[in-house]
Amino acid sequence: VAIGIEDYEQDERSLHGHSVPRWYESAKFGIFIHWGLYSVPSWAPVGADYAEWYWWNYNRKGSATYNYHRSFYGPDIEYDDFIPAWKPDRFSAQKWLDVIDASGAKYFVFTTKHHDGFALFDTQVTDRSSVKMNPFRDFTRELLSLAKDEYPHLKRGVYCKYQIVSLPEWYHPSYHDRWLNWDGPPVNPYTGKVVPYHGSPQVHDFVNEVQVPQILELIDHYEPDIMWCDIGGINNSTAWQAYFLNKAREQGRQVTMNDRCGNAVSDFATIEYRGISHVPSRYNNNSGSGICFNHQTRDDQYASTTSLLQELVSVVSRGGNFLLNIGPEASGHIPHVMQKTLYEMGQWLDRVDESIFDSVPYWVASSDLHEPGQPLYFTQARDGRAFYVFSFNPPLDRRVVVKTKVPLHPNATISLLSSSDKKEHLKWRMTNSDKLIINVPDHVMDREHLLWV
Ligand code: FUL
Repeated sequence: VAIGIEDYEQDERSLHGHSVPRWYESAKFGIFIHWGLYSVPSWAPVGADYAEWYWWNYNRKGSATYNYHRSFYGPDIEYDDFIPAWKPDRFSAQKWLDVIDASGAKYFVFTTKHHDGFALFDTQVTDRSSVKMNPFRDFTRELLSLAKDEYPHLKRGVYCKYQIVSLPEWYHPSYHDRWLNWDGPPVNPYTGKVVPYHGSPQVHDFVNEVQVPQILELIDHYEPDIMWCDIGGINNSTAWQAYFLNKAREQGRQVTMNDRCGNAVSDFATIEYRGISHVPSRYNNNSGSGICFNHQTRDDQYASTTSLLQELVSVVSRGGNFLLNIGPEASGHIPHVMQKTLYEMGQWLDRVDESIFDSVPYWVASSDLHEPGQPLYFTQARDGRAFYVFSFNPPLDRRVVVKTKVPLHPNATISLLSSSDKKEHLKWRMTNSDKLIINVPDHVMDREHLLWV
């Protein structure tokens, strides 16, 4: 234990004293992985529903997924019939980590247990896990241990469904759902028959008998750096939060947690798809429709590399982190369309590394006021010795116009980071009205750029 630093106590006031670690602030880019039992059907109406909500969606009578499940699988097939059917024979922690590493991301977050309650880690709380039922593998261990041993520069995050108040773990007999008007146990939506439950028996206190012990198992046996809870509500999570922070401190590690852990304590906010807030972290999706793999999605419906880089830049310009989601197929294979995008992002990030990683926001994050049709984004070096201008379009009339706060020092040099010749200095001048005009020569204009930095 560090001398002079007191342990965190089990109250929100003490926990609020924790701040986001420097490594997280500098990381800027992470990969979210949605993979689980729902990857077996991997189906949702494109653009409408999340595919990892398959169970919930087919329990909505008359919904597209309700009809699909009945016609494709038949009314007697239960969600848990996907457990013995799951054959993730292409899962390779090595391959996943290679792809994540190549994308330039500095951390990943893996779905250890989603709303369906099927755990992908070794839990003593329930039998409903990939370790005990099928395919008898501890995917969380495979991924996190390999990352710890062979990819020490990647931080390890666990997503864990944590809460019962609003959207609890669906497949538990004590499940209540005010939207589905459901008051467990699980019932087959077509036949009305009660569905056999393979997990822990009926519990009285779901949070304290299931959720908290599982979170503690993750903390104790898997050493995550990021606790990415999902859909928290009001309940007692301060005890495990204090335990998480204190234990990491004893181990000399800095850990962090998001804002969905069941109370107001968090290091960073997680905004679904759009938006920003204090120490923002936004995630977006490279799985087309549905956050897990949705085999309905055509390749041309995935976000392009350029548009994802634009999102990343716009988040980073505000001091945030961009968490990009991928959804491997049930087999464990990461679809080529996702891999290709991640490699391309990695190549670009490698070139412009200094403008993104460990950057801090500039005095203005973005503006399209400089010249119409030429939106620009900004970051600056932590030491303030450089600032970076990102242009989403090729410069109009071979020039970029930037409104600066103060005139640039006459000895300042400007170069194009995204070009292969970073050393080539570009000509620039200041106007009387504090506008910086940068000339972009023809031979640079002709090259292929994803984004101009
Ligand atoms: C949401 C979940 O309901 C989605 O399925 C997904 O996991 C996303 C990251 O969080 O709240």
